Amino acid sequence: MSGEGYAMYREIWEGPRAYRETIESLGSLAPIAEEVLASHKALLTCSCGSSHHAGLALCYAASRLSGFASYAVQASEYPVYAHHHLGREHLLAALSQSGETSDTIRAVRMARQRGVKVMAVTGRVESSLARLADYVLATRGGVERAVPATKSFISQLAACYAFASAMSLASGGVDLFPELQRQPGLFEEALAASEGFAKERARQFSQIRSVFLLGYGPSFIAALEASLKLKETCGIHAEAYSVWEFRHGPISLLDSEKACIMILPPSPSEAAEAFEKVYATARGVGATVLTVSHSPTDTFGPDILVLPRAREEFATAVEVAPFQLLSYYTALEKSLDPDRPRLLTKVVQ
Ligand code: F1P
Repeated sequence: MSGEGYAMYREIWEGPRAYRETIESLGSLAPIAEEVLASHKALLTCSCGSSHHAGLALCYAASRLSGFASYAVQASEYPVYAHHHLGREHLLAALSQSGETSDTIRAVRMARQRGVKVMAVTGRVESSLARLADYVLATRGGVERAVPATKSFISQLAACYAFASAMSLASGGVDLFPELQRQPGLFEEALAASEGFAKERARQFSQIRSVFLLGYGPSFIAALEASLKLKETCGIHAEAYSVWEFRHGPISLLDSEKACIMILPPSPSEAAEAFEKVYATARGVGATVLTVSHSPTDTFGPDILVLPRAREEFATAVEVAPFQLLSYYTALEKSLDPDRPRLLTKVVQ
């Protein structure tokens, strides 16, 4: 099984460079962070697909590191929900690798009519989105040819983590810049740790029709992004839940034909009990269980992939690494073209 000729594979491995270059080229975001803290009360992110997941990562990191109220809405829902309460005290952060996704552009236009300031996070500085924005955080990494977002998602996370770090410092919190600079290296290590795992598991996953991915905090965001990759790239029905929420209904669907992937956060303490309960239930009904963790553990059986330990707020990037590769190799195993998922286009208009 080879496939290095596919763009998706090259772009996954271009992720560490995209991560590093985005952080370096953004430089200090202190002036924007200070202005946002001085003139706004809340941050709302508004995006689609993988970009929505990067928006969630921004919200989790910014609210946790700076205490700034931060919420994420899917751009398609913006007109029927967030628009009704958005005002000048909000900053709208619109994320889009293409800068042309019509749901996102529509939401931004509506918000601007109300005088709301807009921050764009995009890889295309000449795009419609960038032209509409008051601030632009440009992501790096070059053109992405495969439809499933990989390096563009990682570069969006880089920009989000950089901005959340600037918000932390501007609000009197810790200086996370040295920590931030370590992250691209950790992501690269995570890819290296995942390559063999993904290749070995691809055959097994090509037979699986339904997967639940469970996380908590930033690892829940990794679960959301991993489930999108599995759906788009290799046609597996995949659903992501916060591990506590999974116990409120969806757990009823577990059986021996389903797989359950648990993505443990770097410090799972608050959610450890929920992960253990779900693990026991899943094993009890014969479901395939796989665990991804930042440190070795015996609690979840032998099927475990250990990733480098990342800081909690920045952990999504490291945790998503195995699933970019697993989706890719499973697509090859199923004779699918990972670069061109069925019924999907790079820019949804
Ligand atoms: C959003 C998006 C991608 C997805 C696919 C379709 O694009 O949903 O996340 O992988 O390419 O579009 P964008 O707004 O970030 O350009």
